Amino acid sequence: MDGARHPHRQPKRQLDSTILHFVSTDCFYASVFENETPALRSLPLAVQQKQIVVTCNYEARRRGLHKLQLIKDAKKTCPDVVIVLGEDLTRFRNASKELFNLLRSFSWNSRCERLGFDEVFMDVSDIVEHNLGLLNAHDLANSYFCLSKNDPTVGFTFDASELAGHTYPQPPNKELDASQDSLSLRLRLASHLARYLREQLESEKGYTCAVGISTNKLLAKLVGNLHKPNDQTTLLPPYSSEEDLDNVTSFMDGHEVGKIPGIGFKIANKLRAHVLQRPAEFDTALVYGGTKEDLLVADARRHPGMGPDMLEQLLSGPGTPHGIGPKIWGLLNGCDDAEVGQAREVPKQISIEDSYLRLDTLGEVIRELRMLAKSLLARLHTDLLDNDEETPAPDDVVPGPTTVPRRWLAYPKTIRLSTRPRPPDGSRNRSFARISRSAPMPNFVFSLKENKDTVSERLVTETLVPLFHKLHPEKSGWNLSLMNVAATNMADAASEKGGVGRDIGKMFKRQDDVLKQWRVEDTDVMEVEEKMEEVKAVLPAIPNGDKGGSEDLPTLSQEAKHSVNDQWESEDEDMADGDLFCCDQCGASMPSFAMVAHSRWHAQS
Ligand code: TTP
Ligand code: MG
Repeated sequence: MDGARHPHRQPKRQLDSTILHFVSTDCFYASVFENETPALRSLPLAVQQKQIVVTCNYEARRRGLHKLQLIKDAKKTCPDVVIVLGEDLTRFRNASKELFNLLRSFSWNSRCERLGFDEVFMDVSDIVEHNLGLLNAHDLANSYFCLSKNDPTVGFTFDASELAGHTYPQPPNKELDASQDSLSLRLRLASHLARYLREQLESEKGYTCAVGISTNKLLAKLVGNLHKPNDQTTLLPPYSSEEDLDNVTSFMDGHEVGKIPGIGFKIANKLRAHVLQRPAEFDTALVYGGTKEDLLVADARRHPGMGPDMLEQLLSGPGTPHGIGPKIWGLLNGCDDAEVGQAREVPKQISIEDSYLRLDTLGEVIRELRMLAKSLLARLHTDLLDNDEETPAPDDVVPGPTTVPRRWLAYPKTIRLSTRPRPPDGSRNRSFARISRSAPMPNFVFSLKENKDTVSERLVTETLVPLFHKLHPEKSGWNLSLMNVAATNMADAASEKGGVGRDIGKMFKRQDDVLKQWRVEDTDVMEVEEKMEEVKAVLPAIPNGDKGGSEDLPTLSQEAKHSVNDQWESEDEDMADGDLFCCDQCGASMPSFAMVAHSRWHAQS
């Protein structure tokens, strides 16, 4: 049975709302190094995190290297490979922001959303719609693409009789692209905008990327993969058809289910087990997410009885969101109603963490907290301070660039410390449960007069160590596999009444008034202060020095050691103040004090 021939089973595709681009930077981390040191471009270059090549440039790929390979294998395959360390993420984060900001500056509706470091979705419906109105159907070859709502002279000339870049499917000849229906024209306009934006990214910032053009995030992301690197692909209409397989269905059909964004590892395995009629026995044998058994979307879609109801039955259970069946059915059919998120000026929260093989003495904890506090403070300065000297606040008098005052764009109201204790029985079982405590972010953190080291030291002694004692009142007996320090509960300074945040001078005059209203009640303040004394007594005995903690086995996250989590677009709300936690192993939520017993239970069962 073919779903395409049974339109009642095919979810309705929204075609008129949005045109989206998905931009994925080529060999992102490697290009950041290449941009810093252009001589690297012609050499095989690999970026190392832990013992793994997280990415490599195309010269290295030509010589047989690939992403997520062990360093020692890479050296064997290509002995003259140049290896650079990519554990400090600062340069990548900064590059990512620059790329994002450039793209965002072209957006009219601010629907511009980062995914990870090197991917950006843009909803350009409004720009495209506007330009559709400007087209002269009798002279498409000499068209003008207007880039500014307010200034019709800002834009570029282009040939609207042709689509820019590649298409899916690849037409046998050019005539096939010449359709004049609204969807075809919109996608064609979007393809020219995409080409223009790619040229901008390359000429202004030195980065190349692959772009996908379609009507929703899912399709745009997937179709952009077809022509990499440094190219673009548009998913051509028809997007629906009563008789034949439409292009969306045939495009989706060729994908392995696990490759569909939104279908995670567990769901893909359940689908494979169900359709292939084999137990999902391979999940323990997986290496870095590679699968042994492939299930094409076409086979899943056509499987007898398959549809939203069957998927709901198959996939629903504890921890899965309501309506999982229709959602996954939609994805298999190329439907995705997720909107492109509105660009945020500041992240929702910033957190820094590190993992350890063994962390079980207060001395080591304090040393680690120092490192985390330093990194956190550096992140707050980079992400939340407006340092842009070219765009001073309107009230400021600017005799020279050095006198432009810096201002906070947002203030995190809360600081949170989380730890992940190992099961107390000393077993090697890994516990994923985190416990946390929060406190108001102290005002001195926002001072720009004090030296950063002094501020971070105060943060450790006056806030973090007392929080640590609240989490682990016992002097010893604990052993942590992770610590995370987060600045959360972000208050936007610009929206603060009276615009105080726009002027750092005024802010400090009114600092107490302003920050008072953000105070988060913490009933244990007394306890925190008592503990401070204890900490101060311990501190002088702890030498400054290299990191004492060791690390867990390599993880393949985008964030390396001292990983920073900038929540720019995540839906996760702060888990701060109620201190209610969700166990990552079974999904149960409970108050923090119950977590240790709960992880012990997991360790034993
Ligand atoms: P990708 O877009 O997967 O890789 P890439 O941009 O390097 O290469 P491609 O041209 O194939 O798109 O990931 C973006 C960056 O994220 C990458 O440069 C390095 C980093 N990264 C990790 O840190 N860990 C990982 O497991 C992967 C896959 C990537
Ligand atoms: Mg990439």
